[in-house]
Amino acid sequence: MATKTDPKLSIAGASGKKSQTYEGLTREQLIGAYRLMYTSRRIDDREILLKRQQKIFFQMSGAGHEAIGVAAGMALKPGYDWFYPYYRDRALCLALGAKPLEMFLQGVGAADDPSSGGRQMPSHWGYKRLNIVTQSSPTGSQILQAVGCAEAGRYFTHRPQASGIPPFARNAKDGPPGAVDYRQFKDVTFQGDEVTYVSLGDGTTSEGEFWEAMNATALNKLPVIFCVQDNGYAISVPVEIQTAGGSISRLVSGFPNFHFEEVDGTDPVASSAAFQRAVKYCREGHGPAFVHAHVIRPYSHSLSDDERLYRPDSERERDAARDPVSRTQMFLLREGVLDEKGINELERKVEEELQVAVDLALAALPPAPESVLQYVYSPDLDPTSAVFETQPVVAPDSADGKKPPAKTMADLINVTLRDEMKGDERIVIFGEDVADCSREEYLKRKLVKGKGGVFKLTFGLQNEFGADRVFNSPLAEAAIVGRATGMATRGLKPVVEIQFFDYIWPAMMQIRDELSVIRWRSNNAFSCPIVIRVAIGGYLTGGAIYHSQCGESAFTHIPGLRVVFPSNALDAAGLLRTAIRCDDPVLFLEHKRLYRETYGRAPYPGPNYMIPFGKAKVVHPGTDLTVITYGAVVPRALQAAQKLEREHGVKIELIDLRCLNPFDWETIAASVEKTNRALVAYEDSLSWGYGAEIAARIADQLFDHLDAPVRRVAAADTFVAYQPILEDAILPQPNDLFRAMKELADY
Ligand SMILES: Cc1ncc(C[n+]2csc(CCOP(=O)(O)OP(=O)(O)O)c2C)c(N)n1
Ligand SMILES: [Mg+2]
Repeated sequence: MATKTDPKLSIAGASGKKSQTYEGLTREQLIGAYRLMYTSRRIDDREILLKRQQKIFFQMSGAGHEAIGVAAGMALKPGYDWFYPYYRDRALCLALGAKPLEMFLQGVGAADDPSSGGRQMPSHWGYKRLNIVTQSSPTGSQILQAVGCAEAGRYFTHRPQASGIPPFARNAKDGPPGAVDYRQFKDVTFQGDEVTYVSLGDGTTSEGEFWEAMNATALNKLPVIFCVQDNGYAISVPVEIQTAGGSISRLVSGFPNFHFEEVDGTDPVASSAAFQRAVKYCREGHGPAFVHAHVIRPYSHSLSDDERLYRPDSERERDAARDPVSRTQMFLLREGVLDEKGINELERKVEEELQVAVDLALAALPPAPESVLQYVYSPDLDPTSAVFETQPVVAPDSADGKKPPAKTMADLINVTLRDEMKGDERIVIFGEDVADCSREEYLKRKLVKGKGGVFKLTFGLQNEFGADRVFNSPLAEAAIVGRATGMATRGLKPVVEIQFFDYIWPAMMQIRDELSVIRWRSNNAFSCPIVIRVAIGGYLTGGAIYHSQCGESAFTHIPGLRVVFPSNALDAAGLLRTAIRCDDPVLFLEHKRLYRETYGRAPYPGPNYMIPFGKAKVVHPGTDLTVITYGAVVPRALQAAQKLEREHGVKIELIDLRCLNPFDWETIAASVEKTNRALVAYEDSLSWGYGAEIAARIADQLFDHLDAPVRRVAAADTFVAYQPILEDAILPQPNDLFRAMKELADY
């Protein structure tokens, strides 16, 4: 379905009869719309002045985009619908109920800035009470989250009981082990017919994430309105260089299930009509809508840009003739909705209100420098605490004296997911190939057994919990993490899978710039504690470059993200449960080589077994040398340590970190103070790797205790090759570990 309004048409409506409505807008609404548009423009003007006076530090204007923003704001409901706006959406935010003072508070970077507490630039909206979700700067990274947000609304509507908080004592963060999880700190609201709004510029439609989002939305017929505000430029790049054929409407017209609108976004009446139609289509559950609004950009890209360098006066004057603020003012006069006096009075009141707001903002206090680390992680639930420390409960030996069976890491991860899904209906699992079978009738008719992941870690979960809780996603890693982030912002607990670590990189923008930073940048207004399970690592004989690499230090370097890397079945079960129940985003790295290894098998530890984050395990006690490692190097280092003890009587203290961020400094320090020697061993390539941080910390803080240099054993600074001879040469082997241990012990 497509409705088009010729962008060249003048503002709709005709004679000025008092009772007349304009595409459903009353005269009072038109006056209200003008008031919002004028306020928005004048906030931009005030900010520009404040920036020139060096009282604020950045400025992005919404100038030229006011009419479409107000139209959207009037068609949607604050605190009911959900909003992922972009930086030009000042008028939308005002229409939804954001206050000019709140905007100026962000400009000055005040502690009381409700969007970020002084952490983000102005025009990075986030108003929790209005369901305006914290925004960032990367163009387009909000779009996939809007998709996940809409999915969460649908999920809770179908499973309302999932929104409840389990009957633990509220805020029982110091309660007994296992008595608390993230749900206590995550209130859920949903409406059934809610709509999610997301906006972006014309240039941003070139981002891959936009297309991933369009596809996921169309596939699932989600109630999302994509509002492309096309001002013809992305900084200096014009639309014909950006968009093949010059029209995004034409390019997206093939997406099924969408309602399409193309409108003059400088005309509040036509924009309002377009938005009302789009909202109706979405609210009635027909699917998503796409509103392509042609707007102008009269104030250059930002205050750092001078568009006269790439746009001639003639072009800028053509745009100016369509300025939505002056056009709407003329329209109100022409239609007799307001006379000159009425306009003057309205504008004077706005100026007065803005003056009060500016004065208050300039007097507002900045945030305290000591607060910089606040809200990097959840202030409510500490995954290193004793709340997450429980003991395994293993079944007794059977009557004939048989021990309970030893399970692989793969088995225990699968059973932990199953146990947690049983106890928490907010958990959803998705990713590539994770479902048993997308064509459910095959399962129902028992024609197939089901797949459940390329490593079968999610096998049986769709069968048991349903296809709305365990499902395959399109092959799009940014979409997996971005959608999960949007879902978790609403209170779901997505436990998603990235099939191979080597393919995590398309999701890096979502992980680094969104997932990990949402709590901090919103000053704790929003959070998204998801779990990303990732199959990682080599020693596969044939895995080659793209199925074998490590690279964990790229993620431990990211504040806000917990990174876990277990080496055995029991630790995997205990740490995965902590990851799922905790209130922070977790990257859960599962070594492929360890999935079904004989090393580290364990009996099922029961449905409540947890290990706190940041607690290492001493795998082999010793007095002569501390070896700090994790993952698949643990069994290799153990082999080397045992040989060294056997052959040379050297006693190695082997520490398995298990959790890389946070990591257990106390255990490392206590051990090195005892042995006076340290070796850090890891599977990733040597330089700039995880061991560099550990070695530096030891050198810095334990220098007086050292009798030898701190050494590292790691992979060669290259890639993991296919030919097993090469792979062996590249990855650290028991012999390499043995040699390094011996050398250091002898030093
Ligand atoms: C991923 C990313 N790349 C580059 C930038 C720098 N940048 C900020 S805005 C912008 C242009 C955006 O143009 P458009 O989407 O048309 O929105 P407009 O500013 O015109 O409203 C660019 C390149 C960014 N913020 N994010
Ligand atoms: Mg643009």
